[in-house]
Amino acid sequence: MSEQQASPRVRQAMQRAVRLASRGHGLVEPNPMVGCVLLDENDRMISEGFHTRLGAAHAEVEALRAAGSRARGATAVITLEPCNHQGRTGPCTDALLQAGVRRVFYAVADPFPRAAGGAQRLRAAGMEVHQLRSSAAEELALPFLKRVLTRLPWITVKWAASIDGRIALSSKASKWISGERARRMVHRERGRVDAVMTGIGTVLADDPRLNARDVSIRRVAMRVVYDPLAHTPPQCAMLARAEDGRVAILVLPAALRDDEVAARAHALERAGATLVDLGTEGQVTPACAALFELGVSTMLVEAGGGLVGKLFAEQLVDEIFTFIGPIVIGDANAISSVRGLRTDAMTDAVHARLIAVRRRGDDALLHYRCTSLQSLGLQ
Ligand code: AOF
Ligand code: ZN
Repeated sequence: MSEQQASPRVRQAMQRAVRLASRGHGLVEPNPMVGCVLLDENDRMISEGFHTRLGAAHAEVEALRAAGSRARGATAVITLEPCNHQGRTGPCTDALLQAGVRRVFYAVADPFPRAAGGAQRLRAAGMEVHQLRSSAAEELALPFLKRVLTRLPWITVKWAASIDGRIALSSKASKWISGERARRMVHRERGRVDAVMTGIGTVLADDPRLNARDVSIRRVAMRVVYDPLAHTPPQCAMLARAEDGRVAILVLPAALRDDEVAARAHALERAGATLVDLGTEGQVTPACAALFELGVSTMLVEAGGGLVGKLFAEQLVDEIFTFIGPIVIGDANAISSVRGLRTDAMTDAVHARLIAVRRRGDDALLHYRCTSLQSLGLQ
């Protein structure tokens, strides 16, 4: 019944609210990115607002503030159901009622137990409330929904491949498959996530710093190394610069019973690293759960095919950014972006959906997502 009530202007306002909300990327997490547009009785825009950073006013409050007394009788178009709780800020349900807002359209129901129930509360108070589904708003909310429902970070895997899908020559040489603009985009992303993860192979081969360089930094990412047997050199570039962010080493708990492994692990701790346990079989999921509890809400993975394959096998990959550089390698021994999956039938393959295709210099950027409302059990 409710979707018919939304005029084209209301639908446009929802698109606008999504675009506004996305400005909060890297600033609001673990909170959701949220946008709000207020419309008058003719569905013309009065004001807009979005959640600008963690702990700051919610989107609804920003839009109400900008509208002042014009909010009376207005329609609020919001990407997420208004919160119904006293958290870092007061309940948006109260703010909307006090301002005299007449109607609310929200796109995504809030599953966060403490904040949920806003729509019901507003209806009980006599307001007209509609859910107006929007695929853009659902994509916007997915990282937040995943975190609330699974208590795991939102995981983005990135790789640069040749046209024929290889990330390096058989000699492992990979400089450079993607161009300068694509590499810059990766640094921008590093400055917006809570963690950047790689594998021990990459650490030993490249000694990377894994920090964000020459871009504006919205948050300083922890550097995470999948390193079951603690082979990371304590004098590596990552541990040499504490100001670049914390370093976590994911180790196999059983391996620490070996004196040599334990000695290497302790040397890493003395060099400033935090040790985090993998599962007993080396699974990454328990380590991701532990990282989430340490405050990691988003993680970018820049690793070889082995670790990436492991993450796929454990269904940990939410999103893929792949850059396709304009070269063909054409050698069966050249290195693939993902290894180790068993795909006997097409149905065993990982199925992703294409979100965006962009051009960055001579590279194509393909953005895919694996996680959906459906995979989270929300529809
Ligand atoms: C936001 N921004 O614009 C809306 C949110 O800790 P708090 O008080 O900021 O509350 C966070 C919760 O409020 C969040 O998990 C979500 O359930 C709800 N709505 N949050 O950060 C917003 N509208
Ligand atoms: Zn709120």
